[in-house]
This record gives sequence, C-alpha cells and structure tokens, in this order.
Amino acid sequence: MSSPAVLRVAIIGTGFMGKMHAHAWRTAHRFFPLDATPEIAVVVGRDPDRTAAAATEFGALASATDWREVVTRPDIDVVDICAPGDTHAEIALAALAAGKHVLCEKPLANSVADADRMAAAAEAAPDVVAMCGFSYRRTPALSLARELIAAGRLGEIRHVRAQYLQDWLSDPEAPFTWRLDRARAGSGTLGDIGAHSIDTAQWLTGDRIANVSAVTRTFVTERPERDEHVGLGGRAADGAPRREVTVDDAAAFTATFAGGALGVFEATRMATGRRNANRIEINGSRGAISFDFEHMNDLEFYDAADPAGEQGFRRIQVTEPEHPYAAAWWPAGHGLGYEHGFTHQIVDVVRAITERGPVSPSFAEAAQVQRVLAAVEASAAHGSVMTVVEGAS
Ligand code: SOE
Repeated sequence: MSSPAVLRVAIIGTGFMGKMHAHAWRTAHRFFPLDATPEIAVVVGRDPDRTAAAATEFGALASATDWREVVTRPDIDVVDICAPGDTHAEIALAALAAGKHVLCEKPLANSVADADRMAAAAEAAPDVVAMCGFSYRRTPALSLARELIAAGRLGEIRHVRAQYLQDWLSDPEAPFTWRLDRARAGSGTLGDIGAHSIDTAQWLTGDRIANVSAVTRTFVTERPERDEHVGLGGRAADGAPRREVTVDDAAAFTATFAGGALGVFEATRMATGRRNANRIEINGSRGAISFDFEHMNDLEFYDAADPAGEQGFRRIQVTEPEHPYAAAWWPAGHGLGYEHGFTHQIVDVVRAITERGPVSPSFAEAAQVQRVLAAVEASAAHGSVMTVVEGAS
C-alpha cells in the first residue's frame, strides 16, 4: 500500500480560531480514514515571537509573519484563514489565485461585495476547494436534524426559531476586542454569531430567507482597551483608555423564508447566564426538532405520527454509531464537545479535496448568508422590511 499523501496547511491567525483549527487539523486523520494526512506547515501571525510560540503550541513546523509570501509558496496546499474578517477577502483571493485550497472562517467577509468577489473567484477555480467555516453544521445532532428534515419527517416547515445567546460582553467593563470594531469585524454579534443561526436555519430547512425585519442595539458604547492579544474575556488594566464600540451588541429579526416558513432570530453577547446557547427549534406539519448547543449531544425530536397519549418531544442522544460522524469516536453515550465540529469540518475539507466531492458551505452559500446579514443591518437602520437581494450565488 502506498503511503498517504500529505496535505500541507498554512494557518493564518494565532487566536482562538487558529488554535481550534490547528487542533482539528492534527486530530482528523487520527479518528477518520482520510486519503491524505494533514500537516501544519506554517502558522502566520503579525508578531514574530507570539507567532513562533503559537507554532510550537499548535504543533506547526514553522511560523511566519508575511501571509503574502506564504500563500504563494509551492509547498503549501491549503490556506486556512482564521484571522479577523477584514483580512478574509484579500487572503482568500490571493490563495485562490495561487491555486490553493481555502478554508475561511465565518462570516465569509465584511461586506457583500467582498463575499461576492470571493465566491466568484472560487467559482472560477473549480479544481480547488473553497469552504467557509460554519462549523456548527458538523455537530452530529444538527446533522441528524438535517437528515430528518430532508427525509420529510417534519413535513412542511412552518416555524424556525433560532437564538444564539452568549454573555461574555454583559459586563460593561469587559474589554474592547477587534470583534467590537466595525472596520475589522464587519458587524458585531450579528455577523459573529447571528451568522451561525442564519446558516444553520437555511441549511437545515434547505430553504432561503427572503426578507427580514430587524432591530439591533448597542448597550455599551465604549469599553476599556486591553492588550489585543488576549482572547475572549480577560480584564483590562486599571485606568486603561476607553474605546468606542462601533458594532451591535444584539440583533433580533423576523424573517420570511422563500418556502413560506416564518423565522424569529435573536443574537446577543449580553444574555447574562447564557454562555454559548446556540439554539434552534423548527416546527413542521408532521413534527419538530429542537437543539441547544449547551446540550450539544442531544436532539429533541417530536413526531406527530406517534400514537395519541404517547406524543411529546423525545431526547435522542446523538452518540450512536448510526449517527453522523459519531462512529469514529467514543462508545455510545460518551459524548462530544465544541472542538469536534471543527475536526469534522477538517474531515469534510480533506475528503472534498481528495475525492473531489461537493463542498458545503461553499463560498457562494456563505455569500448568500452575507446578503441576509446585510439585509438585517439595512432593515435595522431604515426601520423597514428588507428583501434579501438575490446574488449570482
Ligand atoms: C465568539 O462569539 C465565538 O467564538 C464565535 O466567534 C464563534 O463562531 C462561536 O462558535 C463561539 O463564539
């Protein structure tokens, strides 16, 4: 048997997501049969010392500070973009032009124009994989929900109720981060976590949001500065200068799906007590599903065909070998965590590369999410219902 090919990966970004992706690149082939073995060839960051330390921590062979030089290197196969949103378009376009496969963190870009340029570049490069990192799709319970919906077990979809609730900004003294800077992040809670709900809702239902009516709110308009290299949470130094928050803290919107379903969405990083409650409930004519990431191994399923007197939501522990991705891991009931969605994402990226299989979420799908985000912002700004503009994708 010939030894498996090696896929040489460049990770751009040394923060929370860089570390998470590195873990996933290192782990995927140890649990899933893959036709290529990933190797983290290089980690790229701006600060040489911090990036060298990250390379050691991430298990990378080397570190670098110039992504432009790295993405054109002949020995790099995959460029994995884990840097803030304002860098996504430029890096992805350069990597695609150099013939590299690209995995790009969500949201795809900071504007519809950039997202569309990225989608067009991906479309023009059919021999490479370009995928956006909406990692929650790879949570086994949500993958199972999608299978149930695709099999018609929910019937006609009528309601989509999605909330993504975090609380790491609820303290007004929680320090400023790049995620609060519109120039770097594009939008606030909406793009950071509301984008996950939009992607999940459209992917689960196989439908598209056609129009939205939204409100957004910034509750804390300035925050103390901190060392920008500190991750989520942390504290600012006493007396640190304050900086203006230029994005939303929370967004809420109603939506109409093209197929007629009604959606209610809420995203906030100020829901005290809710650390990472990424929830979705979908009700159809024949049944319903309900999911909360804080209980990520469970899917609630209601089947209206159950006999009278026995009806009710049942909790499926999505850890059986029959369930998506689950057979590769632990015995039934032993459960998975946040990092497993990222590992599954790498499994799917590697298989898309080696098997030339379908890529989802493609850049085109992620550009459509960007159009929903833009419609939400426009609706909140103008106080009116906004149609989601159809794009080329
Ligand atoms: C911060 O809100 C964050 O890390 C998001 O950026 C991720 O996409 C989400 O998975 C967890 O929370």
